[in-house]
Amino acid sequence: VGTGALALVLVALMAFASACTPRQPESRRAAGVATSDIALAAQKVYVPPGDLDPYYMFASGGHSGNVYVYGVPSMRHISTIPVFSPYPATGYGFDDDSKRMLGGLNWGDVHHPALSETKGEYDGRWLFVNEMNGRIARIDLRDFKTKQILGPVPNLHGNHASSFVTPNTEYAMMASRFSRPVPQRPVGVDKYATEYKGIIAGVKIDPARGEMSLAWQILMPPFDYDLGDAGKLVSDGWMFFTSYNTERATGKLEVTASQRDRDYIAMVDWRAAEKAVAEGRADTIDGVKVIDPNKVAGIVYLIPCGKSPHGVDVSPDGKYIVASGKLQGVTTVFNFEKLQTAIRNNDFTGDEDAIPVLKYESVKDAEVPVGLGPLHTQFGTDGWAYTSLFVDSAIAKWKLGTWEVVDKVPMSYSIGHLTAAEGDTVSPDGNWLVGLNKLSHGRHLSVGPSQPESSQLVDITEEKMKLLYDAFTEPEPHYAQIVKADKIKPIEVYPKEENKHPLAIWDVKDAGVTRQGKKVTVKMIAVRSTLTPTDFTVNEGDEVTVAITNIEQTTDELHGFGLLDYNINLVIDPGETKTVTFTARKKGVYAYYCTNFCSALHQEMQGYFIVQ
Ligand code: CUK
Ligand code: CUA
Repeated sequence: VGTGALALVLVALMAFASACTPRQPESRRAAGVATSDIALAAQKVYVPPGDLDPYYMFASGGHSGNVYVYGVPSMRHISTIPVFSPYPATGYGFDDDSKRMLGGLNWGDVHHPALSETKGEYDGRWLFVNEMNGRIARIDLRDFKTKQILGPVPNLHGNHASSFVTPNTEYAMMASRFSRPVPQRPVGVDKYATEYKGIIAGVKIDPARGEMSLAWQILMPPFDYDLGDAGKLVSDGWMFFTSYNTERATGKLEVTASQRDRDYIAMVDWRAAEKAVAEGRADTIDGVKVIDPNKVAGIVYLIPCGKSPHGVDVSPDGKYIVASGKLQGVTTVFNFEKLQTAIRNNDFTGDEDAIPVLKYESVKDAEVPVGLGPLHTQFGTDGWAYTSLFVDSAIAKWKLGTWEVVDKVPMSYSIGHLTAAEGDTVSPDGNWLVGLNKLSHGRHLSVGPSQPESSQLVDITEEKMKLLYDAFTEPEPHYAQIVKADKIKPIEVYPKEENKHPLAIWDVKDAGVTRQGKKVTVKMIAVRSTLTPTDFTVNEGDEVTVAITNIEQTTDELHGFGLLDYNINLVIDPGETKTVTFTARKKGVYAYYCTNFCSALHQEMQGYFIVQ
């Protein structure tokens, strides 16, 4: 059965590949699409000059390490937030603070942005994003900047099922896609089934400041934990994680990890985990409190689920847990009430490393025949659910409760995630849906072998879904979230009175050089159109710290500090102070200049760094 389903997927994929051979740019408007429909679509997505989109979309940038910000419905890419990779455009990864935050890792693989929530609604305060090197970051939506990177955390390897937050942002989640020996040590893969371990983790979030800290981990069987979601309303207090390779196989996983008909969803009672740690029932491994289900019961249970599930999504009312079996033609819906009853009645069929396995028939509500290769589900109003179908390259619309599949819309091509307006909250808006596709071949002017991925905007206000617009993005989009624009209140300058930087100065007469032995500190002011001091001299081998304060309090008045031949590039926002520390290794004269066009005399904003 396993290889049968796999063959089916491969055949479907091959069929897809031959269907999209390159074409020349020309109108490839589908036959039968009337001009009036196109005009209507254009009107719906068009945001005229001077108007603003009603929604922000925050999209993961995959292994670019960035987050991309869009306006919806215009689908205009309006900003890039660098998180795990240096980004010269904003000087990220060049100044002392952001360099320290990156910790010497110059890339990250971002998958799942999660907006902070209050009572299950996006509250517009922070955006959390995970990345595969065991890290999670917090972006402050007050200034759209990365403020904290936690990790790489010990024990947990390949943080994919992350960063989903609980309904009051008590926790963000982490889980290992790749199991390895815990504690970390060299052990051959022949001992995979017994010596390698998976890890599920809770990242505690400070409710006032958003500061993240690793609270606890749970030692899990060596499955590959894939996606997650937090319970809400009736299921608040639980976290759900899909897993594949419950075969505990190694080697060619595309075959060896697709043997079983069912894999599992792990459900974690996070309040019970919290309590177990508080009561001292956790072990300490590599400095982390780790709960071992062999010693502590009642924290985690396993739900059998259709072969190799990918996404798991909790419905807005919290009653249904929807899991997609990517090698199947159905999406499986579990009923939270039935899950609770089964746990209460010890309705188990066995265990995996002391974790009870629930009985499929007792907890399943429906297998919904959505189509081939279901991956992820989003929600609208009135119990409408939307599931992405990778193999069919389409979105299926179906109803919670009646399980009827009522509509499908094709995607170009091979949709991964999809995201609905306010889609992960307890009250989705039910108007916009964006398909985040893995390919786009033939949908845009050709740009060579590295084709952009496509995002497609779908109108879901009516009975039939309507594809309205193709937008493109940098590789590699995974998940995105769409939030009402009026929930986010960004500042445009850093108020002077908030700047507590010890090296900040506000008057040009305080600018200049001070020396302590071989340490040199340069306090610099950036304001239209001079960098003061306009020159400074140090000795070869000195450790130089340049601290630049942009004393502007005017919107958009950014200044840059590019120091040639020294790989130094800062951008300082109005009211901000940034520092860069380096060794004056090369003798000679080097120019520095403002990199951000700031006034008619921007080109005059320059100076000299002399190393003698
Ligand atoms: S994953 Cu990419 S399509 Cu990393 Cu959320 Cu499903
Ligand atoms: Cu300051 Cu250009």
